[in-house]
Amino acid sequence: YILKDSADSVARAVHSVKCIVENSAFTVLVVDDARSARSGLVDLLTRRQFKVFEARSGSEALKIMAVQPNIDLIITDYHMPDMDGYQLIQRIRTEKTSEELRIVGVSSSSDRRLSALFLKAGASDFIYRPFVAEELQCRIDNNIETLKQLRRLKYYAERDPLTGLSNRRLFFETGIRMARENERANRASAVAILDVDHFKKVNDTYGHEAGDVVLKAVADTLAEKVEGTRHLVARLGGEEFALYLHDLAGRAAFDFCNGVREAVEALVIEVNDKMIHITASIGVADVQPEETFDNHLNAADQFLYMAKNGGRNRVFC
Ligand code: GH3
Ligand code: MG
Ligand code: MG
Ligand code: MG
Repeated sequence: YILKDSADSVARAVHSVKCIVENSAFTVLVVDDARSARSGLVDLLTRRQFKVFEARSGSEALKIMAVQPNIDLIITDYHMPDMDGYQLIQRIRTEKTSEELRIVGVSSSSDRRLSALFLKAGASDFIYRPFVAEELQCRIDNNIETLKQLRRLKYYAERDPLTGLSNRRLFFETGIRMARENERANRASAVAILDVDHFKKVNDTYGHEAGDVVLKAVADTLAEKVEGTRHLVARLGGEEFALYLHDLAGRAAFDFCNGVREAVEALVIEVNDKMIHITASIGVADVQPEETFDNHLNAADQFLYMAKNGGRNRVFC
């Protein structure tokens, strides 16, 4: 028994150390006008290795958030001058969902309806003072755990599992936002679709698994080509990939895509001692203001069709 107990406690200690190490990746903002209340919370959080910011009021909290966009958790008091905790949460929730940011309300108010009020306004949790430190700790841990899980789900919902690239969903979401931003800035951009030539033959000759390796190699090549730029790359499905060229159009977009085409052509993919060579065709269309993102892709797809008809291994725009 003694042995088992000590093994358990070692396991627990290891687990808690692991949690604390992971905590350093999370940022917490403590909002309270009372200095002692604030420093109590800050101490507790710093001991658990969180990165911590402090604000003395709601408006100060908003100012900090404006320059620190990566805050994961806010612990806010209710009674504060200028803006109370309830108003602060309402303000924050117009911009940040509970999937992006967790909020825990804390108050020494005797009004028992306060927790419901906070939760309705978008708080993720609420605790009355005086509280037992361990309870607050548990609630913080639960909220961080929820945040991690939500982020993991979001990550996998937006990723192509084979290549690790963005999937169609994330490509559209980010692309639409970026196209709007470019339109406002009067910046020309372009959309491209790349399709591997005769890919069915790769599968037929070398097997489906080798086909998968080829797709990963193409994905890596595309990722390398956009590295350090704001261009987007995604796997649309099958052997089709898409690019959104953030600040390139016309001749410059064509040249960029031709570079991509050459890089794909230069690939030597070794699978089971076989050297596989492939080529790809690309259609590129300049983004037309007022058109939908769907239409940009359709235009690129039509150019891709022409590139295929024109003999493959070429860029058409
Ligand atoms: P084209 O030059 O006209 O594009 O010819 P193609 O053979 O590349 O085009 P086709 O659309 O006829 O074939 C695409 C093939 O891609 C068929 C499908 O089995 C294969 N494919 C789609 N998704 C995957 C995948 O995830 N892995 C593998 N290995 N093959 C895939
Ligand atoms: Mg107060
Ligand atoms: Mg295809
Ligand atoms: Mg193809």
